[in-house]
Amino acid sequence: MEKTLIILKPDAVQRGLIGEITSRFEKKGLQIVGMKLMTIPASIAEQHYAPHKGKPFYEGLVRFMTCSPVVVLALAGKDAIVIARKMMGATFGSKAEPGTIRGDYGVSNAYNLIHGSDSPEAATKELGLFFKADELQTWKPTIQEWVYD
Ligand code: YYY
Ligand code: MG
Repeated sequence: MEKTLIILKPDAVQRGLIGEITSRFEKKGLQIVGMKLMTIPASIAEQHYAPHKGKPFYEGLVRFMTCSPVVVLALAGKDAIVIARKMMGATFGSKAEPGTIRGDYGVSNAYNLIHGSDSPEAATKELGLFFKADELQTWKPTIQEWVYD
């Protein structure tokens, strides 16, 4: 099973959307294997968004991501990375399609509710940044046979 790192960003937590967003992933059949509420230290946010260092939005992004608590989720499933990205929708809330998380819950571009790893390499790096090995659970949902053919 592939794993992906999801962050429910400070705006999602501030707006009371933890349950709504997490519920979408549960209903889809992506399995929660790690979950915690945390305030991201600046050094972790900087490493997480290192690929964007130097871009005009980078410093504001790090400030936003560290300004109040987030929920980090590790989700597992077949093609979990691509599936979660599709469920999130396009980067900017103003552009994201209805039916997606960003499309349904927001209009802001910078405050776009959610992060999801965009490749297997990014997922490995990001899961390592936010979760210790013993914070990830390996468990078999009893409904697994009905979720995957
Ligand atoms: O992966 P995703 O979150 O959809 O977008 P990225 O291109 O990786 O950008 C990361 C993050 O930066 C994005 O979620 C919002 C913010 N951002 C911005 O504020 N302004 C931009 N022009 C591009 C991205
Ligand atoms: Mg990205």
